[in-house]
Amino acid sequence: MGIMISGVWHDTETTEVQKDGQFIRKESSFRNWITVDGSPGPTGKGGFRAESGRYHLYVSYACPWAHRALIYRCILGLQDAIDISVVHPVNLENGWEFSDYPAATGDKINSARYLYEVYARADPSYSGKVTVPVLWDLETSTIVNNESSEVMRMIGGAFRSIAPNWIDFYPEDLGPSIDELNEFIYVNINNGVYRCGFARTQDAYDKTVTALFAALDKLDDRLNDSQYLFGDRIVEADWRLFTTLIRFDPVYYFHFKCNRRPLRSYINIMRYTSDLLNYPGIRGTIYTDHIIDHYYLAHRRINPMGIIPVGARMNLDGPPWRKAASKEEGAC
Ligand SMILES: N[C@@H](CCC(=O)N[C@@H](CS)C(=O)NCC(=O)O)C(=O)O
Repeated sequence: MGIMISGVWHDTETTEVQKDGQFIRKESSFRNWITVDGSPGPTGKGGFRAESGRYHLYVSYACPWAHRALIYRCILGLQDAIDISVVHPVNLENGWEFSDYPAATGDKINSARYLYEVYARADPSYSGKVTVPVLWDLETSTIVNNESSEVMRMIGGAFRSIAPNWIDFYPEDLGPSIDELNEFIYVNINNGVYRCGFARTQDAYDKTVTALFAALDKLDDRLNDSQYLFGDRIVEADWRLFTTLIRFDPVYYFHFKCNRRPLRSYINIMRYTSDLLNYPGIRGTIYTDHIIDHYYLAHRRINPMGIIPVGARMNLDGPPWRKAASKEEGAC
């Protein structure tokens, strides 16, 4: 894993660690929005009108942030409107690359070998991380946005008249409450697991892991009398949480030391996770081999020998994950 400096790839570690050993994630760089009429969105510039066939998603099936975008594309029925290129799951000295691996696709748009070439094409003097997901505009040959929370919100909003199965996952009346819960879940859970795994001091780890499990305890209580986070209606916050939950026992529990208890010991969270897993099309977005190989083989600083713990595969083979591996619903 490296970074780009003035348009050139460098195989050096990112500087996302603070003095006290805390991992602080850097902000994403491309922040334009696709809108219904091409007017500017909340950030960035305008000119990106929602159109079928105009945009392309670069994803990794391993990545929980890219998975958010894939879920929206799949359940809103946008497979024909927004095509995808899928990277090899193990990003090493060249970062994400397009090479052979089951279900990886190669770069269908820019014929790049490495994802950093796509960033350089969008901005020849780009400095920063090279991350997935990337939402690419074929018309202007640039990156519209590489921040998953915004990509999912713009897909869910701007494509409403294009998506055959459009559902409103961000209903206006719940907007502020969804935003508030998203923030709590992002800090303590979505990014909390990474902060546990990438902590460089005992103290930083202790604080983060305590907050992570306090947050899971709280959500388990909330889900005791609520099917989803906001009652019986699935909203954006549920999908944002889901992509972390399905990676928890196979990966975060071992690899990121999030092991006060396994997720499967939370009765309500488990029931909730399987309800979301059973949503039509969702199993087809989960590629367990990409997930396992990415975390255990690419994160060499925290797992230098690339050893996959035996329990990781057992967790993916056991219920409710078993059916996920079979992809019986086909590609999505
Ligand atoms: N804030 C970004 C984070 C994306 C991100 O960090 N993706 C990871 C994969 S899970 C990545 O591409 N990492 C490569 C790197 O950091 O060099 C988002 O939500 O889209």
